[in-house]
Amino acid sequence: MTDIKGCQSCNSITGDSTLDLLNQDLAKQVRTAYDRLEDRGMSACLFGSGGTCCRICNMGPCQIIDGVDAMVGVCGATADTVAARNFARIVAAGTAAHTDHAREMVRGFIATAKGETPHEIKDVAKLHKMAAIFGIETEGRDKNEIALELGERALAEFGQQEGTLTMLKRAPEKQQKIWKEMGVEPRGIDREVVEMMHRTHMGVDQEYKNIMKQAARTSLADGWGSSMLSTELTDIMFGTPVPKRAIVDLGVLREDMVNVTVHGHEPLLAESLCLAADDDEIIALAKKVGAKGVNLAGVCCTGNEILMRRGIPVAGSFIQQEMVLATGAVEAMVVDVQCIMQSVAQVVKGKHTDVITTNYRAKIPDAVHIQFEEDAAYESAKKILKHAIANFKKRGDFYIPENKKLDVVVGFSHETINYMLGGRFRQSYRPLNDNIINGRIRGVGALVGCEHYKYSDDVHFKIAVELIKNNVLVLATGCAAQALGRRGLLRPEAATEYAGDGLREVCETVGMPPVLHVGSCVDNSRLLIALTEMVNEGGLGDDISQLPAVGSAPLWMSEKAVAIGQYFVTSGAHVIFQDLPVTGAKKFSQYILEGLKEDYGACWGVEKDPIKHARAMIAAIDEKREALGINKKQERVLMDMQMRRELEGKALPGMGCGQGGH
Ligand code: SF4
Ligand code: MSK
Repeated sequence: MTDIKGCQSCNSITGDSTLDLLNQDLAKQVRTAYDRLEDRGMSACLFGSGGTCCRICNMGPCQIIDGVDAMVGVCGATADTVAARNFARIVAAGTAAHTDHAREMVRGFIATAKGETPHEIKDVAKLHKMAAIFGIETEGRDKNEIALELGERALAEFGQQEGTLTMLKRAPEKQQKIWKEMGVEPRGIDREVVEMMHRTHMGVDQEYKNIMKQAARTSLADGWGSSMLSTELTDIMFGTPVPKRAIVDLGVLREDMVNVTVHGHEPLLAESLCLAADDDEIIALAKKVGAKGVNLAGVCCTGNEILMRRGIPVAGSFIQQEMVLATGAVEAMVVDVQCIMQSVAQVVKGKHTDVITTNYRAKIPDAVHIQFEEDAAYESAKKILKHAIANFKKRGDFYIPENKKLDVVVGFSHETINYMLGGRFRQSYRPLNDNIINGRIRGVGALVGCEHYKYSDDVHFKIAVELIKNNVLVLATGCAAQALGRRGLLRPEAATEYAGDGLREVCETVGMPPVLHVGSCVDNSRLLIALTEMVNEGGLGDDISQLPAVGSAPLWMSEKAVAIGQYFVTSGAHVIFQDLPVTGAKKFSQYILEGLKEDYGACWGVEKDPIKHARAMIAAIDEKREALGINKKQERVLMDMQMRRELEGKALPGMGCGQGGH
């Protein structure tokens, strides 16, 4: 067994609390992904990391060397074909993950509309907005009746075979035109995933550009289809997030309470647990075993979901999931789907903790399974909590780091950004666009996606600081957002500490952090709407590809991140990752890294070094500013109300920040 302090991780493990925990004897006994990475002791396979290992038929596996005639596949497949197929399959798998998550949310939404869950339709304004997009009559109808029709229409989008997805029409008109011309408008969500898998089967699509066309279509079925449906219907059901203070830290575990961590992605389970934790019977049972109650804490993106909507603290992100258990203070880690390492069930061996799987789709050897029944959600949640409570008295040695509990401000839906920047009486993206035009804000950088054990955990922090120092407003989601929270960038004070003059002025005026936590990985669809709002507001071009905005997942791990990256690229936003499995195929990688720009106005980029990564993002923003003719410092013009009325609807160069009605 490796002493974790002796491995490469000691320089890169995240946050003071984790370091504090790692110095404790009980944590030294735990084998983590860092240890396993070190134990494996071998570098990644060059064919795998270059995208040119093919194992889609049993004549292989074939390792292809680009340009070497003798090293094509047994079937004759070239490096470009194989790398494109592999890449497209990653997009399909990521889309499938978001889609299966979204389908469950839509089914839960329908059950809620029928009164079959403990939840209710909370955001009626958003319900009506979505109903309008789907052409559903709202006049004189009960909210549950509207919700039921919306849910059924949404569910039909998954299995739809012809036509186009309804929410594509939310995109800027020019984007829609590009997709139509390219022939990549998704017809139905499931259909695109299935067709992608078919076309990458042995002996089907063998032309890398054509393969990527279907990958683009599949990615749109994710971003503007399943992910967007999931986010919007989840908001309607559980409430659209609004800014709130919360804590992201291992130290949120409580000595005097039954600690239950919720790990995974689908908020139906977590929301039900939140309700059940306040149930009188549950509180009484907890007291009976000597605890004050049940303390729920999030891990990974389920953490983001309940953090955004309820302010429930996050104990840890993806790379901390084993550390959360290493505390010995968790009675149960309740998991559903995605990003749960098989090792968690091993970490708890010999401890009182149970890993509880709750979904028939995701079982783990050595875990306890308690099926979460959606049609008996409250009772299922109580059953899970009762199991956790029974473990409390068995708690042995434990250690909860106490040295640092960092406050964060979270809950920036695209509606909130509208409200914060536009003001109570005139919600609008106008002030954001104006501040971009006048140069106070250089542009928008999205830092999204996962964390990765191979790299130092301060990569997100370094990139974000470089961006905000250069007046780039950062929007963050997923585990990246949690990493930035742990490093203190989700506090309004971070603007004063790190931001450049222009961004600092805007943040201080509005009282917002320079890095806005926008949600879970499925919530990247919020960013698509935010970008669309910026286009629609005017003054920054007429499609997403003209905006000074760029995306990045600098520590991507999951296939979902590639699906997200691809839907941003297909939607016109340049995206940079730390690496992509395309380097073994010259023409294909050139297409991904340059050629896609001709088709969609945006392409992929790769850069490992965090500072160079940030500078590449800034360069992409500056290129757009240059093309828009706004890349020069403009004089600040303070507007009075008369001037503002006259210029209403036009770009307002030099407008002072915070003049949007605060
Ligand atoms: Fe090899 Fe072709 Fe089969 Fe792939 S499809 S494993 S390249 S023979
Ligand atoms: S959980 S997909 S590690 S963001 Fe969404 Fe985190 Fe990436 Fe999983």
